[in-house]
Amino acid sequence: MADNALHVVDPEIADLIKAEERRQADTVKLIASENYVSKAVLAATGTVLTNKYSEGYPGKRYYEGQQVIDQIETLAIERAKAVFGVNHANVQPYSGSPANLAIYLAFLQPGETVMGMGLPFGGHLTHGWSVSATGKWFNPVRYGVRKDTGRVDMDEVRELALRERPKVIFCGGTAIPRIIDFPAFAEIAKEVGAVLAADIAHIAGLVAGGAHPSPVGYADVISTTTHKTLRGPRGAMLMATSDEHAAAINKAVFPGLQGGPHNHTTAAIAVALREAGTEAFRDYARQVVLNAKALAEELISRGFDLVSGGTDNHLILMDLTPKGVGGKPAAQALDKAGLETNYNTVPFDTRKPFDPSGIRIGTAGVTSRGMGVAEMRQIGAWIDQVVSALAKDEEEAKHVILRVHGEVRELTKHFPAPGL
Ligand code: DSN
Repeated sequence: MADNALHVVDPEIADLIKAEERRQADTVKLIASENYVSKAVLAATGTVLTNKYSEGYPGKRYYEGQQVIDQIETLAIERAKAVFGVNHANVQPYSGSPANLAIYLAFLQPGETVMGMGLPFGGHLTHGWSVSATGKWFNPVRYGVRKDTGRVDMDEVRELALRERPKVIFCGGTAIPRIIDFPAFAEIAKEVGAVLAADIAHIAGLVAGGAHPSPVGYADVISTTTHKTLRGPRGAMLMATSDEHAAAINKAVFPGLQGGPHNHTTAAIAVALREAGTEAFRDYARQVVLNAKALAEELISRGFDLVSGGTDNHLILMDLTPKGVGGKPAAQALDKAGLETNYNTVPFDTRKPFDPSGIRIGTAGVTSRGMGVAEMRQIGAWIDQVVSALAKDEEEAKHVILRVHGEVRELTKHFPAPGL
């Protein structure tokens, strides 16, 4: 019915949405921060809830007519608390960056020191990177990874924290293939009197499904998007254990940074959290990691240089320098072959962010389609074939891309994506 209305009112947009649906069905999504939501999550997103303003929180709103919305937001909050084992959850942040900004507003004054992982090492823009407001309006200090291991050196983090005395320490990021050592970060934060913020946007689904250690009991505040491994709509949440931290966060989100929450998103987050609380989701989270490990093994056996030598989670970061190809042309060639990735800086990258040395891949999407270890081996072989051909000769690469594209389309037919 709704689909029909769209076709009548705006066939141009309706056709483009159909085209995107076909594109998503026919490609192998290897973008580490993306996933496919279920039909139930999609259904909640496209509803009349988008018509309603609800500034405030359940039971304390600035607009009337909240009889239903209060129930929806309360359900989302209760489910977040149950899935992650926290005492408080705020489900209103519009996305990951606004969620992280709320942490600044809650715990820092402009000019004060924040410590986070540098962007080229796997951190996020909002962890104090120079081009972000967080790097301009606060005093950022940054840790990285060791050159020899590709992993965070906790002694270095401790030394930096003792020297710089940050008020907030961020752990987590966007291109970290290894387990985040929450207990070690918590010890350092305690030693220097900092608030520890765990940004688990990438791994939230793994944490919910028991496939990655939880920051609960270690981090003072937990920030996450809801649309990556957690497989919900585009949105975010902030969680805390203590009443004091939760009160500061709530005040920062509204009225500090945002107006009315996006109620259709809140409902879809509630649905995703219901799904994330099931045994099937635990199996999914485990399989995401098994798939990433299998894909990493396949790539290593084919001579690829993986940052940190492998993965513990859903994500693989590869330095293509030894293959003689830049990350950007490789990602573009892979996309033409139906393998969707993103080019990415690697630690100690000598190239520019818009033309870096690496590509980042992840297994959240392909695992949602039911693919397993055998398919990961096949995908690893395709990546190798495309990248190796590209390194050799552009003409040969065109033929390889065409062949792989055909094979990818054949494979995707057997693994329908949820929601499509
Ligand atoms: N853009 C997200 C990612 O791709 O990891 C982070 O904000």
